[in-house]
Amino acid sequence: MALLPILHYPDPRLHTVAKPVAEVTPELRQLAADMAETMYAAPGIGLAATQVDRHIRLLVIDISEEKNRLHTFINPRILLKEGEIVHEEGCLSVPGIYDKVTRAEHIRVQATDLAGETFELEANGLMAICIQHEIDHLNGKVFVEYLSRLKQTRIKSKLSKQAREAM
Ligand code: K1U
Ligand code: ZN
Repeated sequence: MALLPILHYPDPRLHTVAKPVAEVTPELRQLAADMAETMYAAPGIGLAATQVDRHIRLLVIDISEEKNRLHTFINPRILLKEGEIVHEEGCLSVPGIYDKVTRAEHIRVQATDLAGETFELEANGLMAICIQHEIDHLNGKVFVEYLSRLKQTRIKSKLSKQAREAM
């Protein structure tokens, strides 16, 4: 297993649209395991392949307190969205920034698992929010893009400054 470096906003690679996974291979299973290890170590409750500079439609999520309910979604597709929920979000690619985002409160998602089987999942609340946040990453969208232009500009300059100082 390996910890993978996470891209930080405003890295332009975060805006890449990920390609569908054609086949579940041992290499894909290894990447999913490395992503889970990276997510737990960060720590975070989700991670999309885009964030580790792999532009394929793969994401991992575990919102449990005990960190023992790992979900892996390959080629996830939202089939249904209902209701609205406003929740404070964070992002491992936008460290130290938290803000409120409005998303669907209830979703039904279809995806493939690591055995290559298609499944459907109904999700509410934080799980629904996290799935939508991670699918946004696969579509090249970072949560700060839901915020005002002014906030985006401030966040970009804060993180660019932090990156320069870390060099
Ligand atoms: O995609 C990511 O960058 C992961 C992100 C997921 C997320 C969080 C909150 C709302 C929507 C999506 C994170 O995990 S940020 C860190 C975080 O929320 C957290 C970290 C430790 C314990 C509990 C939460
Ligand atoms: Zn994120």
